[in-house]
Amino acid sequence: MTDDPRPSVLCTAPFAPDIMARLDAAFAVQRLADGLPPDIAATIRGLATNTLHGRLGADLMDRLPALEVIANFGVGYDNIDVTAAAERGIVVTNTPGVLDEEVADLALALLLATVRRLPQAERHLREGKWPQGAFPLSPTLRGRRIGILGLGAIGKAIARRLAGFDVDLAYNGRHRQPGVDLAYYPTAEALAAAVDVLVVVVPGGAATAGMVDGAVLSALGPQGILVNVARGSVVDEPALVAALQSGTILGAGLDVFAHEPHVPPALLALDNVVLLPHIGSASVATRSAMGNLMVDNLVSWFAVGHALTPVAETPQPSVRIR
Ligand code: 8YV
Repeated sequence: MTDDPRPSVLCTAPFAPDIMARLDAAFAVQRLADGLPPDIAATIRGLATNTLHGRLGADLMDRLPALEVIANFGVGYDNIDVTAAAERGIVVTNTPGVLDEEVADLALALLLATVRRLPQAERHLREGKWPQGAFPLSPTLRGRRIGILGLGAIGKAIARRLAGFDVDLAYNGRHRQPGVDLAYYPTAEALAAAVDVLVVVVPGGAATAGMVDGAVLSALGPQGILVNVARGSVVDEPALVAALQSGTILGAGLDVFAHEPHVPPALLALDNVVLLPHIGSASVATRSAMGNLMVDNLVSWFAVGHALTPVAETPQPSVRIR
């Protein structure tokens, strides 16, 4: 047991030193890596976690009977069983609004890198091949129609940027959005058939698992480029590998993978892909803003019983009930 009167908060893995310092200053911090004896588990009232720390399900929640709030470092929270949290009256928070522009920047960079084959061109230079011959001509973004799969905050930030690129835009989402002046297609496959670039920005989770499957890739077609900055789970990865190998689509720019940090060797072996290690939000400034919002949520919850950015599935009580 601990005599510390401050709320006990469990970290599922370490965060950056400045974020850990804020957590340590405000809470009695426990680390999952140190093990979780039942007497400590019984004291835990808050949890700080990260998409990349693995799945957080009912089993862990049941080992933490005093748990009130789970603060996620990341806007996506498909790592957390929010149904189990809601059933237990646990509020889950995420980090919306602080990373949209950063991820949109990365999506544009990845799109251009993929179409114009920038990493391949740089390898040509670094490997000393330029004196032997110019780098082969690349495909172009000119004349392309771009489909955004998931027009949320990040999708809209991507659309705003693409408006300056003189390309046609279209989107798919659960519903046509009022006030959005882009062509709407009711399914991922219909969108893919209408465009030759598909940018994936839907949230991960059961509703979108495998949404970009072999049929969607076939619809995208032989000039098609897939860009995924969302979750690896949204794309049927073996079907994508097959489509890239067979020329069913032209290429892919991927920042996310089905089993991170592991990337299928078949993808690594391909020349028509640009592969990044899930760095969409990974600038010093944006990761700091995400970490601070995660801590702010915990601080606010324990100070005034109100989290700043709870997710829709776990609405918080208007008056604190515990
Ligand atoms: C992070 C993300 O890489 O916000 C998200 O949903 O995927 C990224 O910003 C993730 O939170 C793990 O650090």
